[in-house]
Amino acid sequence: MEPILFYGVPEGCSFGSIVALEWTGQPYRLCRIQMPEVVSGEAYRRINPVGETPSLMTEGGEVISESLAILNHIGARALDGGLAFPQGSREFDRLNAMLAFLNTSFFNAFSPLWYALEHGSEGAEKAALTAYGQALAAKTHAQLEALLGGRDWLLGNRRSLADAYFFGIARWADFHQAVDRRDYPGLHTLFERLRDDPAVRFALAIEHEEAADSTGGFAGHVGLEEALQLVRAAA
Ligand SMILES: N[C@@H](CCC(=O)N[C@@H](CS)C(=O)NCC(=O)O)C(=O)O
Repeated sequence: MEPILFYGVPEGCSFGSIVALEWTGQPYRLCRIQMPEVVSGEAYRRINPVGETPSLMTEGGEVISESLAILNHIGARALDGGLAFPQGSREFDRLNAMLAFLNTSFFNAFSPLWYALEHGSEGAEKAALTAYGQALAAKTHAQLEALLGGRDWLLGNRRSLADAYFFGIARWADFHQAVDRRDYPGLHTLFERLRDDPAVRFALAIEHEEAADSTGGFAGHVGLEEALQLVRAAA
């Protein structure tokens, strides 16, 4: 049985896990989870009690949540492609540190902006949340630009899982008009290069329910009820 990635729409941080799966070329399926309705519902909470996407059902029927854990799981099965590295190596530590920065500092910079949007903040509350989110986005973009250090990809001269995850979060700066990415030339160039990547184009098309050409191992969508049956059967 192929792994199933439960990905959230719209604009989910699951995006990077879709790109990562595409890059490995290995077979996988997708289960689309609408936010906030389905992700917080009783059925999906049987997949992830926290009520967040992404989650991954592995080929063995185990469910993994948290992007960091999912990306490391995907990477461990694709070490040949150079997207990830064996645990214990210097390269693994660098990748893990970069993923951790993206998953904490960079991701959380947008939290005030998401909160203002999703809770319909108005007036002084909206202004304070917007100013705070924009300040955090600017700070973490500057930090990430420094970490990139003028290289082509986040870890150096070839793409890794960190770049896949980066794109899914970085696009929130456009969605929220939080920063002008051109103020961070290295990140701007990286983002534009990724935008042309077939796996990124595929993931964007999947999110928008447009015709999507997989250059990886995408084997189709599965509904939440069917996925729940598969998880139960594997238990
Ligand atoms: N630490 C988690 C965070 C996951 C998360 O916050 N997911 C969001 C989408 S990006 C979600 O599912 N939110 C539920 C909602 O909007 O109702 C991870 O990195 O996977």
